[in-house]
Amino acid sequence: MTDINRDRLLEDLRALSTIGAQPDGGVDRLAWSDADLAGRRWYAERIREAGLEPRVDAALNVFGHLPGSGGPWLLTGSHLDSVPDGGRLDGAYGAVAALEVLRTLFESGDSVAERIEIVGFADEEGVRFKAGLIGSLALVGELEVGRLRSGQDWKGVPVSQVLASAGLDIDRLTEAKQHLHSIRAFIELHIEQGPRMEADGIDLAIVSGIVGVHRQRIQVIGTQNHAGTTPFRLRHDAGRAATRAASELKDLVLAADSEAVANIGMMHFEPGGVNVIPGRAEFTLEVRHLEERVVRQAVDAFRTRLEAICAEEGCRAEVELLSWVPPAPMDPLLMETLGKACRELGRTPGKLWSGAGHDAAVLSHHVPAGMLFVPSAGGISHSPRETTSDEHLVLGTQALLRAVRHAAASIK
Ligand code: HGY
Ligand code: MN
Ligand code: MN
Repeated sequence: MTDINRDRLLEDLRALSTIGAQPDGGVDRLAWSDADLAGRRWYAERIREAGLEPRVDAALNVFGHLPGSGGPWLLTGSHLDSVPDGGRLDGAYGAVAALEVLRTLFESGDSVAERIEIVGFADEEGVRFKAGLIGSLALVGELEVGRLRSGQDWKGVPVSQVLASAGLDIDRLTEAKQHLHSIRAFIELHIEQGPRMEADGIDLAIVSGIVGVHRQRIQVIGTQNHAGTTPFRLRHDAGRAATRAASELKDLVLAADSEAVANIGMMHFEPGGVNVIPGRAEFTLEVRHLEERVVRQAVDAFRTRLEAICAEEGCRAEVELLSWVPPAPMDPLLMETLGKACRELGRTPGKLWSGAGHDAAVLSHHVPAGMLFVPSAGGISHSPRETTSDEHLVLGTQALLRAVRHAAASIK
């Protein structure tokens, strides 16, 4: 069997990383930004240059398949957007590797190419709207357009305006679902984004499951006042209440389960004056674990403690659910196929659950889904320092080629 073209793969990854490139070596292709749109155009152009047929759907997902092919397909790919000041591989690697795999099979005249479609998903990260997986949720018909329509992005711009500036009509996002009936299975190649594979000397790992990801926006309302004339005993300090709760998050979450994690990625006070007691504090909370029960337990424990602290501080809390993506077990048959592909390369794969969320979690509730990881150097991700060795990037793509070939052979 023809193998992938390693130089072309690495050159494509280098070329894509120049789009939204940052001086510190990272990339910033924030969803719906000019850089994100440029990344999508680049991907569609590379698909076209390969002699394949690009198709952009109503949610700005970029697909590619053989000219005239109508499916059904095995879908493989990942997302093209990044976090702000992120790495060059998160998402991009899986999308570019999928292109290299389909291009390789198409060029070699392998008939299985007819049954493979690739994808660069839109807005997986969810930084801009605080709820992500927009492209894959639109594909499977689970996108809550009503919540989007009434929402604003992280800078207060109405979502519909952000999407319109990207050329999208928010009322047509649901059209993306029409494509789902053509998809029979999904395989996503991704960097681990964590330290385990490197620590254990694992070159390839099959993902057993993806954590559930619960995201909230929390507002604490107190009384804005003068920071110099108001004695502590008379303060209703929203900033103090919020930071007290935040400081207890780790212990509350670990009490639910030692493997659970949580994050407060953003907190701001209003009005934000150096001499003004904050009347309002806002922060985002994210809780993750493989079991829904543990996520619920951690979220409830934090909420209880937050309410108690607010009562002590003379404040009140308002909690808004931003998103909940349930835990996603991966398909056992695809896990076996991925294992077979790794062994064909002389590697015994590891098996890991994913602490990062992925489009595969969304697809897994509708079609069989599988994921394969390659190591992240130093376990770093969502950072300009995110990197993976060329050897691992090539090895992962070679394994994807074999796994996709095996899985697509049975697509009818
Ligand atoms: O947040 C995540 O886990 C993923 O990288 N979007
Ligand atoms: Mn990702
Ligand atoms: Mn990410």
